[in-house]
Amino acid sequence: MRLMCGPSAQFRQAHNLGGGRATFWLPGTNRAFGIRGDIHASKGPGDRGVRTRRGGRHDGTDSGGGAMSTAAWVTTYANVDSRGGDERVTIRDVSETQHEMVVTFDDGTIERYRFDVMEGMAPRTPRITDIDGRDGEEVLVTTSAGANTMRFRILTRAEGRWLTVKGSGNRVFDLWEGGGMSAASRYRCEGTTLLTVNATLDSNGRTYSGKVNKYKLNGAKVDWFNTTSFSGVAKNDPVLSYGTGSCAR
Ligand SMILES: [Ca+2]
Repeated sequence: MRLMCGPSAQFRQAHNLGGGRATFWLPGTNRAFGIRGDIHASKGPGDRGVRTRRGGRHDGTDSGGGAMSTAAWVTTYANVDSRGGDERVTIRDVSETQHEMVVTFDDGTIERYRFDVMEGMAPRTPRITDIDGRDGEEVLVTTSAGANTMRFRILTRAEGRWLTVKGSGNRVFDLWEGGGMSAASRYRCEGTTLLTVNATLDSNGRTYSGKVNKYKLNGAKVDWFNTTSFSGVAKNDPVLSYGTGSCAR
């Protein structure tokens, strides 16, 4: 994918971007992201490929090998209220450990939701989903991104507020994706059922065994209703497929 940077006057205006900031968009998509500070290197395609010195926070202290690869914000568009046109959904960094989702509606109304993230993580494009099949989307925001595993929080909108989806014991219900070689974590949707898959590599080093949990999303709560086990499945077995698109709006 080719990375474009340039005038993008619409985004610059929309985000009130002044000097010292740059805006990029991804051709053929509705995604854009921005960076702050002075760009001193670019390693090419991809929306995490820009290295920047963060103006204001690390100015002059992170040059050379300490330079951070970071996007200060990412944007996508989605009809989160199922009315009218698409809303602009932006994730921006507030601090090293906190991001904020900013949803801008047609009428200029803005809704915000702040959440804690793994320290130093760059904002990731949110995943727009429809898990419960009802009006309005759920938004998955990334709260950590390790070498091979990502963690997501599910946000749902109710009466103009964004709520964190919780599970049993009123605990935040995270979704995981990845796992590398030794483990496999997935999520997907079958109709209005949310499935999570957690498996570990068997001692033979080739196959995986684990569990599939099934849930229903009711408002801002997921209710578990079923667990099944599997064992000795190959890495390319359908049970271990990502299938995240099945939850997409
Ligand atoms: Ca709308």
